[in-house]
Amino acid sequence: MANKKTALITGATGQDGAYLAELLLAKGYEVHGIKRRSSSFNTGRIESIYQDPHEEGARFHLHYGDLTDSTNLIRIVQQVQPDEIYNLAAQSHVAVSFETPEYTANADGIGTLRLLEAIRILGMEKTARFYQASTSELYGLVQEVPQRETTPFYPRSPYAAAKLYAYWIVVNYREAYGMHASNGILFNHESPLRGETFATRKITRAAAAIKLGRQDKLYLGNLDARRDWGHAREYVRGMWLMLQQDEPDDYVLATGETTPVRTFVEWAFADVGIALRWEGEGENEKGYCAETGRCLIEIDPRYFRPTEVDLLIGDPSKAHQKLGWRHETSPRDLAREMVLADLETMKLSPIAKGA
Ligand code: NDP
Ligand code: GDR
Repeated sequence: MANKKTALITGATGQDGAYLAELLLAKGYEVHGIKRRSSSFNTGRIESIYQDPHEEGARFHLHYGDLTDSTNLIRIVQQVQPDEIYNLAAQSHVAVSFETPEYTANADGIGTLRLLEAIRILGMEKTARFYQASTSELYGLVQEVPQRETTPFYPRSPYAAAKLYAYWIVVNYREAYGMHASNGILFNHESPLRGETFATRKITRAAAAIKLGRQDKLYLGNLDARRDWGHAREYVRGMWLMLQQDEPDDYVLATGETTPVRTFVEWAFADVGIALRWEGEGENEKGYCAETGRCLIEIDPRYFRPTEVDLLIGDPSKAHQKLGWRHETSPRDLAREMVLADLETMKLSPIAKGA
């Protein structure tokens, strides 16, 4: 292929990295991913697209690297000479960022700067296009709904504060050095590949496990927070579209629909045939119980965050108009897809076979 493009993805082993790599490979790209060293395999999500580097014509390559190490970022960017760089790597768990605030700032905030500087040091600021994984967490404490590109930011976690730095350093490098650098301000997006400790996946896995008799109870935190949940596969297409535009810019990707965590719980359990009822109040609160009288979900204060983001609902009109991007999967269908996928996976796992 004569004009084959080369892309570099940081965070290639994550949810979005896996879907994006798949999309770019399908488009004929040469795809390079950065994965960090781990004591156990962390490439489960990209197993289906893995290509043996010894095979002739392999178009998917993995490099060891870390956003906290500028030497290796410079070396990889120099070696790969990417046309497009997608910076998806991050300590992406909001609750964990309260436990590891300095690391989160280093990886999510300064890590973005390191990558931008690598591009500049190598003189590639006019040739390499840059996508930054910015987030609806930037909006934090509600200033305006629905949230759009012009809504003021008010971060509510070390994660969001680190991402705020990353957002602005991307804007600054765009303005200062004429880089084609864009922020995708993505609202929550989920899938069967979602990390197991994020709310949606924790809920869908538990619904499947409880249905199969593998788990007794699920402990959750704040059920009243509302999120705008879309499908990750559709959102990575939006990332790609941003880098195909003549001019760089910042875009919100969202569904425009908001759902309380509580409703997502009810959907997921309904999808495995368990109707839930909230029982008890105050000191006598029991949580969510099934018709059998068995209580399956309890609130555990350890999952509450010191500061919460109560309401997210995005306005994706700019992405509709300028990118022609639209979400397809509703939050309701997303919940069903995730819970059915977890059910299938668990049925096939060794414990199920032996049970
Ligand atoms: P994941 O947590 O699934 O993936 C994060 C990726 O970053 C993983 O590949 C992880 O490696 C890697 N990583 C973590 N720390 C480092 C580091 N120091 N150096 C190199 N790699 C690192 O996140 P998502 O795929 O869901 O999200 C992708 C990006 O988009 C993140 O930046 C996230 O903050 C942001 N975002 C996500 C949204 C969402 O709803 N999913 C919404 C808005 C923004 P490993 O696999 O080894 O853990
Ligand atoms: P979020 O996602 O913080 O929105 O960040 P998460 O799924 O962790 O939380 C969503 C909401 O659910 C509430 N919640 C719980 N959350 C978790 N993880 N575990 C629980 O047990 C639980 N109980 C209730 C939370 O308090 C919160 O209100 C995600 C990440 O992908 C970020 O990287 C990304 O930037 C944003 O989405 C947009």
